[in-house]
Amino acid sequence: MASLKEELGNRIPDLRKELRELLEGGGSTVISQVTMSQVVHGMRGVPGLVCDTSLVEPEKGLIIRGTPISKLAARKPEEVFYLLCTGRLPVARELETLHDELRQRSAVPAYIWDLLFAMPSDSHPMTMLSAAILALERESVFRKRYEQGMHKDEYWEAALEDSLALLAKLPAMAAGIYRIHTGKRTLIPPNPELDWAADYAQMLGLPDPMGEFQNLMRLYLTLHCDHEGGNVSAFTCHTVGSVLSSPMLAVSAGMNGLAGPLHGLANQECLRFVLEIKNRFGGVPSTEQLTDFVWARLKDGSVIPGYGHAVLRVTDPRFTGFHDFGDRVCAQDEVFRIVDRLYAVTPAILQSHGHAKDPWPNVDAISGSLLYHFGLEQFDYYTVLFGVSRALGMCAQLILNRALGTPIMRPRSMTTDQLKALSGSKRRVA
Ligand code: CMX
Repeated sequence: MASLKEELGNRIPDLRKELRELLEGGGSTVISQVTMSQVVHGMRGVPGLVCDTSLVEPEKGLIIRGTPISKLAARKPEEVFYLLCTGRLPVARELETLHDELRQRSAVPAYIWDLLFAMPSDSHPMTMLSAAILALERESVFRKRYEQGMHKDEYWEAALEDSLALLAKLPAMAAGIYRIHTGKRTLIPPNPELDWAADYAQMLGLPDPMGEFQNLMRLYLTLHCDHEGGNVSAFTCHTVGSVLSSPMLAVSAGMNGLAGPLHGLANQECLRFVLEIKNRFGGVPSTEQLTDFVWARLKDGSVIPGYGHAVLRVTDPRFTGFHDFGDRVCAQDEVFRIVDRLYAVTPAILQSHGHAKDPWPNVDAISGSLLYHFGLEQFDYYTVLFGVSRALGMCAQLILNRALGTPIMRPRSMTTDQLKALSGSKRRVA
């Protein structure tokens, strides 16, 4: 039985050795060629960093440490955090130890509440979340120890300490943001008897007579926890962390990336889109009505929210995980039925439209409809839930990168003149 710190401490020497040997044996191995198009188009598909916490396979979806996300859907998010960090799930006693460690660190400093209450009530909840995490940097053990001359072999320990402190406080901070943003102005205290996700659910203060909202929150926080290293939020967090900024600074930066409409904010756009359909048709439209509606939107030049992905080329298994939950808990809910009907018509339309490389739904196509069912109707808040979950992956990646001494990120940029000069040459990737 090991605490997360002990387990990491046991594994890190081997991980360092493995990396050293890999570079000694194959450090000069060429692993890819880069085209001008990739340079211009967001480095799409260019392998540029190592991430062992998870992998997104175009045809399979998210794999966490070798296990498909569909097989982890019944796990609690803190169990998955242990898995992300160490490569194995905790046994019951290890999970209990992790719960204790989170509970001990869960008190939110008063100045965080002062900050959040002082922000204008129409501030976006993601701005509030990012600001709260940023302000929490005052507590950073990593920064304090760095200033005292911490040895680089110990960076991961301080990153772990900051990560636990941040993750422990996130549910209360995020729930507080919901309460403040929705004008409730009273906070619900944590319940130390509950697990991480269930406690977050109860601090939001929504009715939950059957405990299904707590179940949804466990599922939500597990399914969104990580999505390899190259997505905007993970990559941003990684880049900021690489200059030895504290985990709070790095995760806050990652949240700002998550807050963009093509990334984490898409779930708010998705629900807006589904409600627009509901209002326009006075309920669930027929297949023909929905087909015309989707085509009209595409002809306007708008995207279909919740469809497409930069990497995936199949229905996102996280979509399927939520769909199974919805089928069980709210199959007759009108909003859920519209999501379901969209799934029946949209992929074929996108295929025939011929632009999107991936015509299938991503996780954002459905998550909001379930939250809405449980009365969480402020959809500008949805990305905060995503952010609380994604903080698990960001922190796990930070801890491992500090353990492995991952250096400062510094890719080169090119000028357009340099590209023009190269395009005149004959070099082409086959
Ligand atoms: N509806 C209509 N057109 C779409 C589309 C969609 N859902 N998804 C992609 N396309 C279009 C793109 O706009 C692009 O058009 P142009 O060639 O005219 O510029 C073309 O298809 C090719 O794009 P792509 O290579 O398939 O997609 P990208 O990798 O560039 O972008 C994504 C991926 C997710 C941003 C895009 O599919 C999209 O905007 N989807 C809708 C928003 C969304 O659901 N975002 C959530 C993403 C999940 C996450 O990362 O959090």
